[in-house]
Parts: sequence; C-alpha cells; structure tokens
Amino acid sequence: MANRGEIAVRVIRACREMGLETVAIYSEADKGSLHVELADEAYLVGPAPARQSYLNIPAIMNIVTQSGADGVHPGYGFLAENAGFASVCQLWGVKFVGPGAQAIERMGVKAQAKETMRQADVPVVPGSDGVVTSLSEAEAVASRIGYPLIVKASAGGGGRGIRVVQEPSELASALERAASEAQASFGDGSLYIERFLVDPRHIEIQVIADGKGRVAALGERESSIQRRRQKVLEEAPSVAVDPALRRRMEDAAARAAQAVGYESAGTIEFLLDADGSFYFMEMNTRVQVEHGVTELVTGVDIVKEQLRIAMGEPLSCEERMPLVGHAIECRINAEDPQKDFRPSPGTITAFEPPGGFGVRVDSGIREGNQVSPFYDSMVAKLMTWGRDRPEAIARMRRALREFRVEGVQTTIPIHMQLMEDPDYVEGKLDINFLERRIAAGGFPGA
Ligand code: MV4
Repeated sequence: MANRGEIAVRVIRACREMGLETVAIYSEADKGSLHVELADEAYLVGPAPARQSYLNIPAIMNIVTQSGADGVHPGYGFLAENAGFASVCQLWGVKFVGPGAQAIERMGVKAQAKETMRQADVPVVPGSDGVVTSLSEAEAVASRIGYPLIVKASAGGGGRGIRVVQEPSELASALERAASEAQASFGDGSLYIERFLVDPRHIEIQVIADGKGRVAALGERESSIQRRRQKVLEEAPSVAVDPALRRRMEDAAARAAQAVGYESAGTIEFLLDADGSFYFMEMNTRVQVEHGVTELVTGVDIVKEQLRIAMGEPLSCEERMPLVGHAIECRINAEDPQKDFRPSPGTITAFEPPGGFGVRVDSGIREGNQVSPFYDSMVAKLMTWGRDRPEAIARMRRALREFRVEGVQTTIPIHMQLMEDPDYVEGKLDINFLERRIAAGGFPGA
C-alpha cells in the first residue's frame, strides 16, 4: 500500500477480507498511525516530507523488493496518477492496482483526453479542436462558440491555468496570461478554448473496467459543493439526474473507459448544464476520496473490485447497478473555518466518531496522533446513508453533532451549516454554491 491515512486503512481492510497479506509503508511522521498497525508488515520509507517518503519511488521499490510484494496499490494523491510509477511497477514485474501507464498518460493531457472522448462519442464542451496556436485561430473559435468562453491549459487540470473571457476585447490578454501561467506551472503553455458553462453542476460517473472489455458504470456522484477546486461534500445519487439521464451518462462514461482501454476503477467527470445537457470535463485514473458514497448506494466494494481485477478475476458486479437510497459524504478536514480554512495541525486529544445505522466513518487517525503539516488535512470522511435524501441529511445532522474531535479545528461546523442550508436541503446546487455563500459572509470567518 503506497499511501497513508484513511485510504491506506481502507485498502488494507479490503485486502484482509480477501485473505491478502498487506505491506504498509510509513514516513517518520506516521510511525504510530493506524494503517501501520493494521498491516501484516510495515516499512519505514523515509523522513516526513512527501518527496522523501510517499513520493520516493526508489525507496518504495526497495520495500517492494524487500517485502516480496506482488502488487502495489497507490491510493489517491501522491503517485496514484503518476504514469512513471505505473511503468516502474510494470518493469519490476509488480502489479500496479490501477490503469496501465498509457491510460494515465493519455488522460493526463487534457486537450488530448478531450479529443479521445470526442472520438468515442462522449459529449464534450463546444470549443477549439485541440490546442489553439494563434490569436486569429482563437478568434475564429470565439466567433463560432460565442462568449463567455474559458481558456484552459492543456497540461493543466484541477482548476489551475484556466481563465474566463467575457468579451472579445479581453481575449488576447487572457490568452497571453494563461499561456505564461501554464508555461510556468506545467512547463507547457499550450491552451485550448471552450464555451463557458455558467453555474453548472459537477457530476461524476464511477466506472470499473476489467481490462478485458467489461465496464461497470456505477451511477453518479454530485460533487458540486467545493471550494477553490477542493471538494468539501459529495453525494450519490444527484437530485438533478433522473434514470434516463443517468443511463445516458453511464453509457458515455463506459464508452470513455473503453476508448482508452481502461482497467480498474476510474471516474469520468462531467459538467451538467441547467438544460440537462452534460459534457466531458476530465477523467480521473484513480480511486477517489468520495468512492464510499457510491459503495453505500450500490453495495459494491470498489477497492475489492480493483484487487480482483488486479488478480485477473472478473468483475463481481453487474455492468449497471440499481441505486438504493441516498448517501452523503462530509470531508472532515483539520482546517480552521474561522481563518479562511487554513490547515490546523496539532495533536488529536480526543477523537470520538459517531456510529449507528447508516453511519460510516473512514479515517486514518486516532487519539494521540499528530495531524501533520506535511500532508493533506483530511482526518476523516463521515458518510451517512438513508432510504432517501431527507433521511440521509437528518442522519448526517445527528452524526455531525456526535462527532467529537479535539486538539485541532475542523470543518465540522461548516458541514452542520450546510445541512441546515435551505438551498442545500432542496438540492439546488451548482459549482459556485459554496463560494457564493463564503463571499456573502455565509460562513463567518471563512
Ligand atoms: C469549466 C467550467 C465551466 N465551463 N469548463 C475547473 C477546473 C477544471 N476541472 C475545469 N473546471 C471548470 N471547467 C467550462 N467549459 C467550470 C469549471 C470549474 C469547476 C468545475 C467543476 C467543479 C468546480 C469548478 C470550479 C470552478 C470552475
């Protein structure tokens, strides 16, 4: 397990249930952590900084050799979407639990990914055909698709290197600034242009492919509640998706996975416009933080499916699964909402998660652990399931009230406010939902 925290615990638990022996790696900052204790073997991989530990490919491969591991699960973050790491595992004769390096590579270059999708009949946002190489070409695209439009870095993704252009007079300068920013951030200044969708929803489809032609599409997740491109809360299914739209999005996502010869778990991210049309945004070639809400409404253990596929076994779920009930995930981060969500590292002096029917807490920390400034600030994922969305919300309110974390500030108060927000309760969400509230002072101190 080439990762740490809650996802390391999650994968080790799945392995144990399947009778697979587990090897953990840990940095000096993670000595006493839960995933180290749960694994059959654990190896120190290096000092706390990620570059010297969880991103240190030579050190990780040494542990693979020493331990005799025959598979490596990358989790998410760190090396999960690093094609080089996937290639090194292949060279080493060790199974990378995820897609092949080629799929990671192809989906990592956003303009190329979009072109691949267009050829697979996956709806894409109208815009340039690949990257634009001159102002006149950009102006020709702009006159075809109209304003507002968005300029994106081909090597970008995750919200970096994008610029919205409201009118023709802004186009030239926006292109220049976006190109130099992309060059600085990604070493590649190439840009592409799309029509800008105003206040869409962010809807993503979970897929699992066996690499031999079968692709399961497991419904959608609503991931619109986010701040500065970091997801805060996710749910499955989306109130904006009816069975017909779901089937169209699932079929598009399955075609996308087929088009890249995908293997293992992946997520196709779409933008859903108010008129019900949806467009490919990005494909994530990893298991995602929010995979648990899909598990709760389908009953499919996504990590176990990944491990089965890695061992050459067939998918154990149907290609389309009925969704039962409604699930919500609140990311509990050690951040201070009173101080612009700045990380709030420190020692966890009390950690008492909620329980009861329909409550799931995935976390990698315990009382006495340090929330380290070296890694991301997520300490737990609190999920609730209900027979319908109102019950899932009521259960989440109750669970948030029970959740006791002391020693650090957390985002629990934000989630409590969200669960009481009339628009949230009515399901009126879009990608600017949270930032509108923060801008309007909705979250004092945020
Ligand atoms: C868009 C968009 C509106 N129209 N593309 C954000 C980063 C990258 N994933 C693409 N993103 C967007 N692309 C068009 N044509 C709005 C966003 C966007 C966004 C998308 C999903 C979730 C949150 C977001 C926050 C800001 C912008």
